[in-house]
Amino acid sequence: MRKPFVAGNWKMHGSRESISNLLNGLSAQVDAVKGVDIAVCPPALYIDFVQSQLQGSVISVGAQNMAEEPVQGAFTGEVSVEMLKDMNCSYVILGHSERRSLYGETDAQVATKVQVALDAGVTPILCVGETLAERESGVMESVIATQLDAVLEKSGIAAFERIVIAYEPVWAIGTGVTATPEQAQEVHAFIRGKLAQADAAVAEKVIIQYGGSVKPDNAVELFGQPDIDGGLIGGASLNADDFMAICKAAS
Ligand code: G2H
Repeated sequence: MRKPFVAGNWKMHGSRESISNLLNGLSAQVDAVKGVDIAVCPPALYIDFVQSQLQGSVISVGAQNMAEEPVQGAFTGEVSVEMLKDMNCSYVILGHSERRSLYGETDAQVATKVQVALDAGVTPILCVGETLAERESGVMESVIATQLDAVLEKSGIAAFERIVIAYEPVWAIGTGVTATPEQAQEVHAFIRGKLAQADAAVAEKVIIQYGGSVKPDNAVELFGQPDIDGGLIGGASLNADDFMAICKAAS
């Protein structure tokens, strides 16, 4: 069966002091969580600091984004996948809706980044999801299918053996409005079913996280759905007690 995976997306939050406090809180509680893979994704500037604080911990570290270009070069402000590897990052979040909507990342760019991450051996957490307008106008499934197709066409179905998917309805991100467990399950089943059309065995194994205002009080019901394999947690991952409660809910 699939092992649940919970990752904290800290977004653009934190300082050395607040991160130390948060990691101390996580370290004090993480031994009580069994059977769940756990990662934190700090801002790139703090990845090395977090790694040094988490030495020997079961908690993995990921990045929130990376450059499309696979090698070093004249790309001011960018961080390459090789740099993430050099900092022992296990994961990289790609195609988060904030990257897509605020920074104009296209499906094609996200697909390129996914392949670059795979080539380097860093596991992509591929974010997909629809806006409220897309949901209400009935194109939700085609939007998500198009986001997945960009990666399928570039990397093929076998790549999904090494990709984590995060379904994040844009209307639920940071809004306090969570998809109901039934709404989320419906889309997760759609995603798995779409991948199954290409390869049923790969689809059965792929981890599909839910993201969007996950909190300790809604996590158990969300993670209890058959096709929801953990979560990508934003706001609640900045509080050690809340994040650990969410991790326990996935176990
Ligand atoms: C969705 C999620 C984490 P939040 O972006 O990626 O954030 O839990 O704050 O809605």
